[in-house]
Amino acid sequence: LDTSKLDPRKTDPDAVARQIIGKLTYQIGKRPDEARKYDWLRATTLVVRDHVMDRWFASGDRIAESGAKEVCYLSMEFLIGRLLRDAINNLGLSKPVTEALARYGVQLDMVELLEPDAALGNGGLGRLAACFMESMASTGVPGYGYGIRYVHGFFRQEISEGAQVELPESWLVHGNPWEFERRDATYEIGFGGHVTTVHESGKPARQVWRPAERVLAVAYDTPMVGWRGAQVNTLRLWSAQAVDPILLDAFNEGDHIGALVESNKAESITRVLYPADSHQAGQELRLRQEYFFSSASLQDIIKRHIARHGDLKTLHEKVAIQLNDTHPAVSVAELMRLLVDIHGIAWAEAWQITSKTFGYTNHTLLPEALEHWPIHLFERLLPRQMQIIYTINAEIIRHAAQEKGFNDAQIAAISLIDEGNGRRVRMGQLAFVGSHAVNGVSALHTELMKETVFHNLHELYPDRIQNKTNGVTPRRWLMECNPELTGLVTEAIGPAFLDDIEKISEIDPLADDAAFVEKFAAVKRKKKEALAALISERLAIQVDPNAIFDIQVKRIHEYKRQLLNIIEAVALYDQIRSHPEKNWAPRVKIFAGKAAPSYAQAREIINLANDVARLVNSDPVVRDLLKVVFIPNYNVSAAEIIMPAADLSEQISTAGLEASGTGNMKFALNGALTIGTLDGANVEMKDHIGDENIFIFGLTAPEVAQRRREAHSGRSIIEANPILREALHAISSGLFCPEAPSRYHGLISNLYNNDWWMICADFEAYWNKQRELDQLFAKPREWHSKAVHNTARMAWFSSDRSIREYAKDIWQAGPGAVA
Ligand code: DL6
Repeated sequence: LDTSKLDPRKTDPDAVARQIIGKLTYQIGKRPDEARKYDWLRATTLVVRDHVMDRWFASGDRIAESGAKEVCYLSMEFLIGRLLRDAINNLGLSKPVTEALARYGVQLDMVELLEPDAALGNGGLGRLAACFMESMASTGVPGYGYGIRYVHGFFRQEISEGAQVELPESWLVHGNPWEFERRDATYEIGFGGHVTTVHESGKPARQVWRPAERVLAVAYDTPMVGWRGAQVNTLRLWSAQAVDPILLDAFNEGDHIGALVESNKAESITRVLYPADSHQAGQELRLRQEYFFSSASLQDIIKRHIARHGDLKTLHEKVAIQLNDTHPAVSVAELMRLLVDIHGIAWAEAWQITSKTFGYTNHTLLPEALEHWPIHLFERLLPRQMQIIYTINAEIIRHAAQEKGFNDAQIAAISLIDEGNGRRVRMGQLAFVGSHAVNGVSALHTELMKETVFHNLHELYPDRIQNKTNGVTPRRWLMECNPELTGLVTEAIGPAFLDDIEKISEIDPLADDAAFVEKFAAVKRKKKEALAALISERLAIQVDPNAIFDIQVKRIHEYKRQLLNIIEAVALYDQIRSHPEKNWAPRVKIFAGKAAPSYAQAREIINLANDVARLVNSDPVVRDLLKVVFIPNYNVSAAEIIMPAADLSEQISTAGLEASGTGNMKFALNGALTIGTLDGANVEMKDHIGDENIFIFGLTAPEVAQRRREAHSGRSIIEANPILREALHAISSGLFCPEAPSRYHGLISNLYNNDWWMICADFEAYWNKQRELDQLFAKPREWHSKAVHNTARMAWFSSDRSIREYAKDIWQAGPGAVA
């Protein structure tokens, strides 16, 4: 091999082939004829990574030279999925890499499939962070993502006898060619100990925290490649290590296990992602994780800021820090500690800097998800930060009482300390008061934030809350997952929409063009065939691509109402059997999603979906008219196959409870019609897509709130609706689980007695809307014409638009911002 020809900047297939063989030979130690698929994956990844490097350096240099403001996105979760296809696509290397590998009989598609899915997140919030990282790079916003390098990401789900089983996920076992360990970015993180007041002559008294325990945070960097490689940002993830990897004294005394205790304790901080998205985990380890990554990130931000700009007092002019939910909210107290205790800035000035630097995004109003920590735990682990929180609280309360005339009840509501609940630190309140901007993630959610959880804080700071509706990156969620549709759109309107997704609206008039609609339908058909093949291969269930692919994929939660969908499937099953003569539209109901391991009702819902699937799929009476499928282990890569294959997207949460949703956007962008409630971003989707192209049903958020106040129960509704009654009876009678006939008694009796999630209340409207959709499906031309409108009108839901709004309204960063 002539190594002089390994220039990583050359992108013709010959050069790329030489580069890949170079990696195989010199880094992996294999000849092409000995290489296994994993070797090809590694060699290809290393080559693509080489193509990133110069751009990465150049992006860093540009930011440094221009003195541009940088956005630091702090998130416990980055659900980034696979990176190879994303990088190849964004660098425009698809053709040369495909051709180069083909010379050795290797298919790029097959190799890409071997890349582990980086599942460093639970669901919506983590995937949004990943879309935002890509969009920041694509829109030219200098961005740093900060998070945790979990050794075990989100668990792998298997279904055994209908039930969810959790298995550890080990994405790092084959190494991770994307990351670079940066030992020069290592920081000490303290826990516990005590605080002393130090008096030095001629100086104000200082608080000095002497932690009892220290661990190291070591940085690992991954490049985040923007569209056309124009900018490459950095995702910096922290790994915990012990200061003393082995206690030699203990080892020498023969205590070989004790010698490793410290190192085990330290490493446990970044070992596992907590698998709960919607209730607070509550354990000490979780608070350790939150503080660990917050402190490491802030120390790094400060160090880099001082290196670039010299003066810490300009931090807020040069850095915007976004808190992705309350998980990094302790950062407010930690930044104050670093500014005041370590860098000697006066309290009042430090508070100005802190609150001008932070922004906070809220992602849920569910009370069980709002984080609050017992004071005794907080104080034991973070004594200085607790003092700081008390001081901040005292100032806020004084301001509210003296300047705004707040009464006791209002003060209790805004206090950072919840006095009525065993004394707890409220992280939402802390994030709110420590930020200059607080945002919700859809218009409805933002309004509800003002009316509910942050009602009193909103009164105190009426200009602080603003809306930033979520978005998804069109690179991953259209171009990469649906090259066929991308090709069709390009053929119709040219490639300009690839650089400016707004231009995809130019296909809108083609919804009336029979030839285009037919081609659009053919793409959908192909994607359905691919999903049908996956279902056949993984579950040995045969589904017919002629049927409606009716899909609900997301975390399993009562408010997301998979149960409503399953009950409808059971009702349909009943009705098809009772009225085989009717003209039923064939349907495949597809579910996927994981339940938090400790969430019993969510696990039951998974079990029910699988039990129903087992009976329905083996009943010759319903034949191909109804199939029910639960696809195990839903993750980003599975979503990339599922989203383009949907005819119908289920977005049926109880109104007022889904903050935004982003799956709804991915489906619609790929031409699925939505059946949904007026919840989260569905409301804005309806405005963009048009009432006639989206299928809205059910109670509105104020109606749900009203019913809840009236202590609504499902009983009378069930009694009045024979279709619902029969379906519920079938489930509770054990029809679907003869081996454990009482399995679903609890689930169903809840509906009679309470119906908190409005399943009974919304059933009839949902059923009727589904039948309307049955009829529409019988007119394929009309259906697909609406599907074209969906794709054409979803551009606003690009995360590029979201990021531009954050950049302009919250961060004052990115192109157009004054340096
Ligand atoms: O904002 C991203 C995403 C929303 O689209 C979902 O509606 C919302 O449920 C989700 N929230 C979370 C976890 N919430 N907390 N904490 O993933 O955020």
